[in-house]
Amino acid sequence: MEIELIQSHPFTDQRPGTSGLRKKVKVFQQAGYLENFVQSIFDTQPELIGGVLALGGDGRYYNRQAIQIILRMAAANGVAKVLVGQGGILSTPAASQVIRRYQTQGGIILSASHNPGGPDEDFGIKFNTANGGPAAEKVTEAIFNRTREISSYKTVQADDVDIDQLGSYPLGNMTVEVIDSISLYVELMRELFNFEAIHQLFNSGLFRLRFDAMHAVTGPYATEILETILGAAPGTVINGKPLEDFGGGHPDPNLSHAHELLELTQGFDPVDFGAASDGDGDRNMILGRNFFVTPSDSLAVLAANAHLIPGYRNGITGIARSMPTSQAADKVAEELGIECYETPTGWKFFGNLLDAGKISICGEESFGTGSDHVREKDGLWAVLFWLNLLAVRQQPVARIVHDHWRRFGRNYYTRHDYEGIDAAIAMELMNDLRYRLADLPGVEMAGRTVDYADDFAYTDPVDGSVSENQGIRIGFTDGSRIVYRLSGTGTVGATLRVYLEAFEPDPDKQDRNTAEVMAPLVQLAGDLAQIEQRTGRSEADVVT
Ligand code: VG1
Ligand code: CO
Repeated sequence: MEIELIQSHPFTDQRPGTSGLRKKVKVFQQAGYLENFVQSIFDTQPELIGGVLALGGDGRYYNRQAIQIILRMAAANGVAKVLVGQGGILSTPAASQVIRRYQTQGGIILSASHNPGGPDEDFGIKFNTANGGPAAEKVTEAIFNRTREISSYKTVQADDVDIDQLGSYPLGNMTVEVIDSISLYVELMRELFNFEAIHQLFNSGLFRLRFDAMHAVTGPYATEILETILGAAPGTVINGKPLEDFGGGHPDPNLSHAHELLELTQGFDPVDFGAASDGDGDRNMILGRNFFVTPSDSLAVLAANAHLIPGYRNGITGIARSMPTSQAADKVAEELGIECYETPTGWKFFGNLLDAGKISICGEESFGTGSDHVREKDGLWAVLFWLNLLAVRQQPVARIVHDHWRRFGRNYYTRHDYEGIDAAIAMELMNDLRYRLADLPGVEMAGRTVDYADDFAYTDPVDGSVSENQGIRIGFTDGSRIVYRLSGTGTVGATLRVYLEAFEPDPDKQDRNTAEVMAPLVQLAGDLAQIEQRTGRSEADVVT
């Protein structure tokens, strides 16, 4: 059955951002809005016709309804089979694994990641290709262009499929198979990590972990692996029950939003290790006793210690980090004699490098770390990697990171986000900075000399595709950097992200307070871009 799309207007702004299309639930609920995007996927991805599709989401509000809509449309478009996570749930890394493991022709992931959920909050949809990773820019562009052309979509009339019971169900000529993604994921983690060593760590009774699932998708995965299989004490996983509105919280694992967990690692009787994941399970935060590991440092530490982990014992082929991520990983790559690639923000840029075997480990400053085991960042994977490392080295988190700094130097790091600012003002701020870039090299500012200043452009070393305007970089001769970028995942106005980094090779100066060390750079970044004059904001909304 063919249904006409009556309004074309709301569809014209559907260009997907950093990771798919993210809008308010109310926008997705408009007649034909979700359908327009989904039909455009089927129209531009012919392999799906007669093929297999993976489907699931982070369980947020509207997940179940969207799944039923997509199933009916898949049946009408001639998809042979859809693999749906039980209850409609697939964490983002698990979805990537399902695509790869069953060699499907692609997958649709329903998530707005770390954005809040609920009837008045955010929803999102993203298409992943057959390698398990987020579609490359040329695919998302094709889908976007198609959303503006089509005037109808295909669907069938059918009852809702019961997605809560495992099994196969017919829907028109299509089969819906409800699968258990948790045991599949457990299997993969078992191949990569030394479960026996981690089990012993918990058995010793001397080591306590808290994992904050933030009422989001990793709850069931984490409870099964950490408590049931690895023997961590019951109650190790907190906020483990997935809720449609994430309990009203902000499922973003960082120092501002995971304060309950932060407190458990501080004070009178702190736990040894704290970790958290986000709405769709692809991010991670790592905490030791009274100690926060920046995601950039985490990437560097994992890379430097990868040979101690069974899945990476033969070494890693290369590392990649997103441009705003600190240069800590570069130092490790240099010492290991391997390449460190600098890519634009967003996991899709790691896909080709992973597929070509050029890198084994990659990460972003935004609490994302992952490897070639899937094509998405993977929150629980990062936590298990750290646990395996702690079990092997028998040292606390802080000790491991301090040792790392002594060896490679410390990259102090902070990110300041100005959220919901006027989109036109944000564009102007970036454009004005762009005009001045050519004049900056050699200029001295606040005791630092500008080494280079550019608008980051990336040429994919595998397919040669070019991505421009990926953020403004100002590098200083002492290794420090200021980076400005506009977010591609926000749903209200614009979000300006300012990323700051300062390098300290001297071990005697590596124990200073990050906010203090970064204050002069924060000031300089604000002055250079006239942030306060333009936005009226005297400070950032979120500092991570
Ligand atoms: C943000 C992060 C980026 C990450 C993206 C998706 O994008 O900065 O590093 O890849 O979210 O993460 P932006 O454009 O808002 O800066 V997730 O966990 O939302 O899939
Ligand atoms: Co996420």
